[in-house]
Amino acid sequence: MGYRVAVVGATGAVGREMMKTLAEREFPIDDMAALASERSVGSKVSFGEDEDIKVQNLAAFDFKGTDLVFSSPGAKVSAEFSPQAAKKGAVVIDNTSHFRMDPDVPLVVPEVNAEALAGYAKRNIVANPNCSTIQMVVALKPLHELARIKRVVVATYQSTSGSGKDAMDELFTQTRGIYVNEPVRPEQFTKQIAFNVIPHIDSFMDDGFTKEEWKMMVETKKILDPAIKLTATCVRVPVFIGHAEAINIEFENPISPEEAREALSAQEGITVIDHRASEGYVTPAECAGEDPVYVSRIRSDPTVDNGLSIWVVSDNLRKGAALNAVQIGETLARDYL
Ligand code: 11C
Repeated sequence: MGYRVAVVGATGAVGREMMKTLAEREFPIDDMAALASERSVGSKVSFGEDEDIKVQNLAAFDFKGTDLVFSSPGAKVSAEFSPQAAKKGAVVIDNTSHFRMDPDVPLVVPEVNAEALAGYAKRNIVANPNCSTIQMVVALKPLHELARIKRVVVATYQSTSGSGKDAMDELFTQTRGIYVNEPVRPEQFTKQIAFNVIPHIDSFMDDGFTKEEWKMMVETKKILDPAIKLTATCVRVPVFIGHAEAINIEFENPISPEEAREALSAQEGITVIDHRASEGYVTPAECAGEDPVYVSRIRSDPTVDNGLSIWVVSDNLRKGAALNAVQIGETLARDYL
C-alpha cells in the first residue's frame, strides 16, 4: 500500500530536496501533491527523474485524505497550516523551528531517538530538528553512550543554502560582482558574504546568543540528554552546500580517540574518514549530495580531563533537512501508520 503525500514549500531548496529524496528512496506513494504559495501555482517541480508535478495553492488545498505531509515553508506558514493538516488526519513532519520545543511534539533524528516517535499522535506533528543540530547529535550519540558527555563547545561553519535559494544566489552574484568592482549590497545576509564570514545566523537574543546558537543548545537537550551543557558560536561561510562543525567535548569518563573512532564507525548514518593526511578529512564541497554525517579529525583534548575534539560535516539539505524528514516518514510508516 502506498501513502497519499503532500510536500509543503515544494518550490524551496528543502522542498525540492524532499521530493527528490522521497523518489530516490522509493517511499511508497500513491498520490503526491506539491504545495506552495499562490505565486508559484502552475509552475512545475520534479518528482524523481521522470515526473514533473504541477504546484498547487497551499491555502486552497484540502488535506482530508492526505496521510503524510512533509512541510518546509517559513515558520509562520507552518504555524498556520501544519495544525490544519494534522486536524484533518494527516501526520505532519515539520521542518520549521515553530513546533520543535512543544512538549507534545516529538523532535526526532531517527538514528538517535526514534523511540520519541511513540508520542506523534498527541498533535499529529513531528518536528525535524535544525540542520546544525541534526549532524551534531548523530555524532554525539555514540560518544555519549560510551563515556557520558558533560559539556560541548561547538563552532559552526554553515553554508548559504541554510538560508534558502535566494541566499545561495546572493553568494553567487556577489562573488561575481566583486571581480568586476560592483558595489556590495547585502540583502539576504547582514553583511557581505562573498570572501567573508558572518558570526550571525537568525536573530539576536537578550543574552547575546543568536537564535541559531540557542536552537543547538535546547534541541540537543531535548533529543539526546537534558543534562548536556552546550555552548555554540554559529557562523555563516561562503559555501553553497554543507555545514561543518568543530566540536569540543568533555566527558564524565575516560575515552580515547581509538575508542571514539570505533564507536563512531559503528553508528548508523556516520562515515568516519580520519587520517592525518590531506585526503584524511572531509570538507563541505565533498559532502554535497551525500547522505552520511562525516566525522574526521578525532583527537584528544589534553587541556581538560576526558576531552575530545572532532570535525563533523554533512549536507545540510539532505541529512540536515530532507533526508532526516524522509527517514522520520519511513520510521513512522514502518512502526506506527
Ligand atoms: C541555517 N540552520 O543554516 C539554519 C537553517 O531552524 O530550521 C534552518 C533553520 C531552522 O541558516
